[in-house]
Amino acid sequence: MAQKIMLSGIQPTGDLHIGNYLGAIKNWVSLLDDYFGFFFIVDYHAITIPYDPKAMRSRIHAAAVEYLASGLDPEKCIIYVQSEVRAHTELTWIFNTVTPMAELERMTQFKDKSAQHEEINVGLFDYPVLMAADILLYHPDAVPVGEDQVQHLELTRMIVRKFNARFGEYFKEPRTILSEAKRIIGLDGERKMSKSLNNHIPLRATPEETEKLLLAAVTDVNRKRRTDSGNPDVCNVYSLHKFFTPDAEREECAKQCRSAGIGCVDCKKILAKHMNAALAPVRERIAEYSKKPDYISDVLETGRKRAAEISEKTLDEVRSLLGISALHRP
Ligand code: AQP
Repeated sequence: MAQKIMLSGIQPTGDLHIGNYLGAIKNWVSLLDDYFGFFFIVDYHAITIPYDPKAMRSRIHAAAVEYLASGLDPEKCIIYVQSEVRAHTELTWIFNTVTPMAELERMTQFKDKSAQHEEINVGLFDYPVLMAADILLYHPDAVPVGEDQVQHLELTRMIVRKFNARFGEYFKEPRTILSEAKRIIGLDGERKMSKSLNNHIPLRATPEETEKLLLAAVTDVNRKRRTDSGNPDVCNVYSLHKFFTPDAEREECAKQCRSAGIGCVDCKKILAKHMNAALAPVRERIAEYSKKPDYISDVLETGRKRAAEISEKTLDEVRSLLGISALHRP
């Protein structure tokens, strides 16, 4: 039986953070035992919001370093840059013609991002259609993502149904795989941890920076003084403990928090210790891969070639189904 395929990506809009790591990449790495992976750096999506063109190239490179350092093995997956594979934007145009406007208007990420920026461009509105093209070009079985992308994947499946109904059964509906950490809340204790909201802990932060960021994180807002008892069930710092701190120590933190035995600073220092220990190997590999720009370029070029080959074949078949392929002139 042919190996199952999964596909996913992250925008190079800033340093990847522990939300991207726990919610996406860590899951991708564990799924590589069962799936062959297509992982790309989603730069065409990243340009739908204001960005610095001078910084983009190094951000793309940094994202590739972070992918590899997080454990993506180029023997078990391909890694490439979205904009280097032309078929993504071409299939987007075709999908635009089967996607109802009303469906895009419902997208909550579009509404959230529109609220964050003054000028809203068509690219931001069309983002989920580009995402559908990114995915369907490679006929994946599954797409592992965080919770914020679930609605976009529903739209991808809707595009499959619309396309197939009009042009014949061709695409298959990929399933969504959610990680255990499907929505990591940011250090503000309110919103999703995001590169652009400045509420994140970068994967590549030093141990000292990590501790400093955690010390400023919002905890149980009702715990005003060190002597007040706290409620770990409503504390975002405690929810992060669940991904890093051994069970017994974490439960002891909760107990001591409820009885005001420890303060938030103590609790955060314990979390920082375990988070730094867990991320140390990734950070060491980030430092190593950062010294090997030629190797990173080779990995991306190998990925580009393979992705181009597969995606061009899909595009040829799609154009033929649409009746516009030059190869099928009457
Ligand atoms: N906080 C999060 N918790 C769980 N999963 C998350 N993901 C992102 N943030 C969290 C998952 O990471 C993958 C890549 O996301 P992305 O960078 O392409 O887009 P995003 O979701 O918009 O990420 P950011 O950090 O919030 O970026 P900006 O600030 O640029 O918009 C996806 O699988 C996502 O679910």
